[in-house]
Amino acid sequence: SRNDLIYQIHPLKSLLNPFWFAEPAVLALPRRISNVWVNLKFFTKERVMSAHKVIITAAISGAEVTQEMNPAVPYTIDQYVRESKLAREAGAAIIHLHARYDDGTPTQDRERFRAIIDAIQAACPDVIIQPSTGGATGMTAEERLQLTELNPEMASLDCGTMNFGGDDIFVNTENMIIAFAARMNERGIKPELECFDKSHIDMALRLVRKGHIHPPLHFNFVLGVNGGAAGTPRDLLFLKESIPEGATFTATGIGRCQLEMNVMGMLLGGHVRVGFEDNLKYNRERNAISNAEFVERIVRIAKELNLEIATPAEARKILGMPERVNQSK
Ligand code: KMH
Ligand code: ZN
Repeated sequence: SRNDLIYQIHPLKSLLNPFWFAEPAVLALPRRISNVWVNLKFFTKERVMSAHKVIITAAISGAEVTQEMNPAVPYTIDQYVRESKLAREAGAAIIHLHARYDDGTPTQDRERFRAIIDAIQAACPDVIIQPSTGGATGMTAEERLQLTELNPEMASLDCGTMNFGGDDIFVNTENMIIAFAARMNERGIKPELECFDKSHIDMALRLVRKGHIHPPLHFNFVLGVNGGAAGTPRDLLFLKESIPEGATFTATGIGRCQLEMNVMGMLLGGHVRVGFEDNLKYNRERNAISNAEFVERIVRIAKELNLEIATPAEARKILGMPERVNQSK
């Protein structure tokens, strides 16, 4: 009834409802007790969720974007260091990394990754570096796995095959995902479960049940890729509601929907990814001048929402990772 709706707003008020006389008290009691329970849950669990610390990942380089599209996309090691340092100083806890040669060609070469990771770590000793095992479309599994030999503390693990625009296919068969997960388990690398669609979550959970992937689970929903789920609030909510209780998630949106997915992700109790890999433009009018500019915007919005930003040490705790600073060897 209307009265119940009004008094559901506060858990105790539902007991104090002055309209109790309107219906037999004995009949109403079970429902009123259940209202108290529902409202208490709202005031504790949901409130606590919305007061979480937000982990910001900066995906600074990507494999598909170029300096022709935005001159600030990093190619050289100095450029990687500059972008990482500015992003870290602005509040990013994680750097998601695709390697490139100085001419911009994407590569999964172990030694190029080593040089980039070592240089970033020297400049940002506490940051979590999360190299990509996705690489670029067309790369082989062995090529993509090279960087795991550097024992990074975290790496992306893509959870399904999909179209990737035009004739491109991003291949991640079930057996590939199992092999990638096994490599990460062997080396103590925390997988970031990249899901571009609902079926990718189902695949990840299937591999959890079969013992290939181990909790605590951290998902990254990458929405808005041409070939994956759309970057809409409905899709993000659907994906968020499809992961198990206790799992954490990051919200990533491609292009225009980056900011929308980030904000909605924070409202849903999640974390955010920004950066050139996903979006080059600060707004409709102009390119972003650095990855840090996106990070700064998220920090401002989070502050307005009364959310704090996680440091790398806090991010490790939230994600269930050991307390350590990663070092490539
Ligand atoms: N470059 C895309 C084909 C990842 O980093 O793990 C895949 C990708 C996913 O970016
Ligand atoms: Zn990536």
